[in-house]
Amino acid sequence: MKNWTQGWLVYGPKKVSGNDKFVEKISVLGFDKESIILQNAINELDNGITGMLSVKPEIVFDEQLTKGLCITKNKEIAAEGYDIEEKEGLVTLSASDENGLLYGMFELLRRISMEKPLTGIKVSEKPSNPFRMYNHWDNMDGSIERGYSGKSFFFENEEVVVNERTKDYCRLIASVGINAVVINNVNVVGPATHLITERYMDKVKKMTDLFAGYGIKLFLSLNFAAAIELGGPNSADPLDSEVINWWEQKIAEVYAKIPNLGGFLVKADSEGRPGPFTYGRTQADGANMLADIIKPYGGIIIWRCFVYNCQQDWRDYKTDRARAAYDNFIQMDGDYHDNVILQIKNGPMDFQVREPISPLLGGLKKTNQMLEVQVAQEYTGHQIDVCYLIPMFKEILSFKTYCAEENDTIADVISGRTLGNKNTGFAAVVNTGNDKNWTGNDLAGANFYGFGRLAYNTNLTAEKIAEEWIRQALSNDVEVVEKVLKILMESRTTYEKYTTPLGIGWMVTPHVHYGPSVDGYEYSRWGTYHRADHLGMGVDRTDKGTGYAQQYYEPNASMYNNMETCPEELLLFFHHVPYTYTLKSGKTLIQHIYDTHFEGVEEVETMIASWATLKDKVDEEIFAVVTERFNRQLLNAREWRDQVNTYFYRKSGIADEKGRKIY
Ligand code: GCW
Repeated sequence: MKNWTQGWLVYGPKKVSGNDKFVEKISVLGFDKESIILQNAINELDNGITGMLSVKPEIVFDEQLTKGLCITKNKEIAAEGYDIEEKEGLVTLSASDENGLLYGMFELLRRISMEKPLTGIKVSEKPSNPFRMYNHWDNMDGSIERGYSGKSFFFENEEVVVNERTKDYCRLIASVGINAVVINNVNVVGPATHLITERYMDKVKKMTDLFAGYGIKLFLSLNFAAAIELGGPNSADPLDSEVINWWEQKIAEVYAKIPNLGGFLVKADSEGRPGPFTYGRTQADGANMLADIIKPYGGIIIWRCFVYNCQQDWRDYKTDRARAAYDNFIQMDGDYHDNVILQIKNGPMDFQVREPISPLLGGLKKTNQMLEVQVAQEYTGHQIDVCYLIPMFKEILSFKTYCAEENDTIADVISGRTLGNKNTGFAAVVNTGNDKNWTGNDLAGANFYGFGRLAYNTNLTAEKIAEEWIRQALSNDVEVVEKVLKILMESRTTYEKYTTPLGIGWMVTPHVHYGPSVDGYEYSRWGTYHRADHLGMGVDRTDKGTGYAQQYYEPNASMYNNMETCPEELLLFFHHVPYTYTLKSGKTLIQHIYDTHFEGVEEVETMIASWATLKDKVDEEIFAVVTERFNRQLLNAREWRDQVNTYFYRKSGIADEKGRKIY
């Protein structure tokens, strides 16, 4: 018995809806029979159909059918895309490559699982983004940085683990179109530095090959100072010829063993990690050095832009962490070689529940870019609290940067539409671990599922993605679909209401990042302040403050700079605002804080009541896990409400108009 679930790939009996007649006989035409991806796809189809429709399909090759399902190679279809069409009893799935075939096959299974008829199906899909990537922050001792679902299933006791679960993981992520994965933490320390040495290479190769069978490229996070730690020259200076020679040899060794490795992800000069700055070199010097060496092997260097001063003085009102990514990377726009991708966090700070979009995204006009979001709920409730993140990711993607005349949204930038480049994409720090259900809270499975679907097709709505997940992972029952959909769709707004108001962020328990601590980071070195006093709160990031707002193109720069035009959900991110300031709702700032915090808790209570009615309609174990998490969420929400309200009541001395209990 596996001690893990199948996530949304649950192949139990389904309402047949006439689908059985299409899958009794399946023919594959034009694809290489020996291909592992093809074999994996066929196995999956076979298992899925047998489990869901109680039909054991007959599978043949290169025979044109008149009824049933034909899987055909068609060079006209876009890379990794697929077409599916039903005509007179014949379903044709066409793709030009094996990834496309695999994704199309999963689309068929998804339809069957959702009890949607294949009759009349006509879809044409191609991926919105070239790279669709999961980043794991797994450590080799088995712990996971910011992991909330148990331990790593990639590493245990400083060993690489490749087993049945690794395969199920591949199936899950391939089913939503993920084509690249980084398995180890970006903070590369201790044994992780040795992943590129003999000690681990056999295992890494085994994993790379397993991934390849599902169309997934494996990447590793790299220690920029590996040369020093692995007995090479005592330097990591990217312009030092000894260092360059060392890397040339190292990368040759790695690719001799693992020719299908995707490349490396690098966190340099960030939060104590070494990097080119130590040697007076630029980020481009560092990234290009590695990129040039890896290029002959077809490898990619993904270089993170999370570079900021984490030794700030809270008394200093001029230094602004929000400015850092832009300030550190914008001057070298155009200097990065074409197999370098800059990976940029969605916001200028760090994965808060509400932040503006990083001005570096699209700010760069000549550089490959990858958007990084966090599906792991570091600041959004640790997968104890429900927080469906796809609506937030949709907002990010649709943001208009004004970096070009047209095709200037974030979605355009990361798809390669803006610049006509191909090394671009969408990455997420993922939320999985070895918990039975993969994600701690089963409802967090919607984020694990949803990111992949969204990265593959940016045009899908958050509702559609949620509904797909609910139907496959929980139930097709209408009441379950409706109620869970409502819970998921409202969850981020609710979380935002009971935590930090109007884009100010933080106020979390330091280091842990769960639960309130209004002043937790206020007098710290991390550059994360709310600047509240007895009259008001918020950070002045206008031209009179830190100047951060000026990093955007017009008209965004002016919009944010002006308190009247600044979107209110970001008001405190950009402005220091009096508690008595009247918002568009007619409420004062302080009253808004009180109201949203009371509402947030009430909304959690409503969600819990709604979930409770589904007891007999969802799997018993899932019901119990989610219920238990909801109970903890309620305690958390109350704590946030009471601490935040009390704090600002004591600072401002202004009473709640409605006279509710504040301590
Ligand atoms: O938000 C911070 C996290 C760190 C993380 C870092 C990063 C992996 O608290 O745990 O380190 O971001 O993104 O590099």
